[in-house]
Amino acid sequence: MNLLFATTNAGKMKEVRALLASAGIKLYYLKDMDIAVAAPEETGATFEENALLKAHYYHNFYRMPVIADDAGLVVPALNGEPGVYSARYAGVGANDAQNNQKLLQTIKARKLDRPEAYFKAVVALVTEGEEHLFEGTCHGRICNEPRGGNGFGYDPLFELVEKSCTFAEMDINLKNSVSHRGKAFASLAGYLKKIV
Ligand code: ITT
Repeated sequence: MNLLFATTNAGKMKEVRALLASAGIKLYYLKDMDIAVAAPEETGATFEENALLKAHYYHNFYRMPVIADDAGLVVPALNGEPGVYSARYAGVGANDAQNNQKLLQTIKARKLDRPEAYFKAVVALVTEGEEHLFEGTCHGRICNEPRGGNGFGYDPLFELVEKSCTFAEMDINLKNSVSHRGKAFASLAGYLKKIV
């Protein structure tokens, strides 16, 4: 089965290549496609809506089975911020360092200490006439300063308490074995194995 993973995020691509290695599918990325199309605006109010919106958008354009994920960091003590705005928390076009800095500043301004947080990932699979959702979460804390050089996004600030290290201090296989995206894609892989 040919499957297009509709993402522009190189960090996600690397993780998902490892996660779906044994699922018996040929995985394509947006960069593999001959014709490029502008990314859709992620206007959904939830991860589910955004994942479906992205997957349908690219499926309508390329007419092949598509998966898209929407993921983000949720800090309940900040009323769920950055949530669906994770990629643009410090403004449209913000980079990872700017988003991390904004998160640390917001936490400091609210006088919080290592608040609890979780990552959530929702993967949408859209094929001709069908759509399916798979999700995963991972709970931890936001640490006081960034640690580690691996991963992407908020990884240097997200500490998995039971392992006493941040996602950015883990290698990709360890992160995938415990992460929100790892869990969501494991469910997808289980489903794909049944249908291909
Ligand atoms: P695509 O839409 O092209 O897939 P994106 O980076 O815009 O790429 P999202 O809309 O899903 O992806 O935004 C997710 C943001 O949440 C991402 O940019 C990171 O800042 C953060 N994020 C998601 N998963 C993460 C992870 O595993 N580790 C660290 N940060 C993560």
